[in-house]
Amino acid sequence: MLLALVALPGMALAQQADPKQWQLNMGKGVTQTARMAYEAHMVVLWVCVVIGVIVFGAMGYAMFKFRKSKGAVAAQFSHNTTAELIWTIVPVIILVVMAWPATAKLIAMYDTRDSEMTIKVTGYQWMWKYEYLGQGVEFTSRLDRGSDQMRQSGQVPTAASNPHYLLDVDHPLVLPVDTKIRFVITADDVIHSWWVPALGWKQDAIPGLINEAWTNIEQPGVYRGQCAELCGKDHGFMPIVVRALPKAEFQQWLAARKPAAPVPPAPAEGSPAPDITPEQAAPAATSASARSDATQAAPAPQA
Ligand SMILES: [Cu+2]
Repeated sequence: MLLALVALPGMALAQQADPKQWQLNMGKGVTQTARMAYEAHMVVLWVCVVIGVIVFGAMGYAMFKFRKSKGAVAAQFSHNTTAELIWTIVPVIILVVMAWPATAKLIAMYDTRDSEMTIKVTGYQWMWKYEYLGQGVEFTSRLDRGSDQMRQSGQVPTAASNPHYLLDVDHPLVLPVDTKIRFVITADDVIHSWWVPALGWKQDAIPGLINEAWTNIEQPGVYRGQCAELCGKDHGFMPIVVRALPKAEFQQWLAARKPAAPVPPAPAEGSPAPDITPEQAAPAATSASARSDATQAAPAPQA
């Protein structure tokens, strides 16, 4: 009950970050990166709106004011240097004005320095593997059983009956809020792409290559995403769920997940070390003794 009360605000925020039906604009997300993308998008949108109004307004006005039925006669000139200079220089200025802040934002988005922890993400056909580097915690995350049974049953799920159909996993990626987290992203078979819209970026997962990204989630909650690179027949069935927890709760979760420190087995009298089977031990022993024979034999004639 207490847990449910604690979880409630987080769930409400999470739903805010989820896309809504008939939502017109992109979401604002829950990271600085997402907000920067949203701001850049809004600036460009309004630049486009102003240009559209001016251009279509001028066209409409000219077509209406100077129509043939009013006796308008077309001018016969073919060049106007002033007009050409204006319609070259003005767009260049607009592009530079848009590119300057966009470039600064892109550079910030790719700056993974001073990260506090690193998550390795590996894409597989068709699931994700998450490794908390240096923590000894790793697990795979795949489509939840409920979605899987529903999709194979032939029934038609509705938003009411299955609100997170194909968007739930068995083991979500648990992350702390207010922490700069670096991601290293790769794949084991084909190209996938790790994408959670609320975080504000997606990054290709390419076999043999390591891509980088980072995030710093500002609000606890559950954020959903999907593989964003067509990766085979079950491409649509490898969703991503990020559960962002307050720092202290995350530390508890991580501690519970960590493997217990291995207890060294006490060797019993006369018995071989229990972690090596006789089959494993035999070839090693023979090659080691062969090697030691050789090294012992070699110096002898020289001495
Ligand atoms: Cu994929």
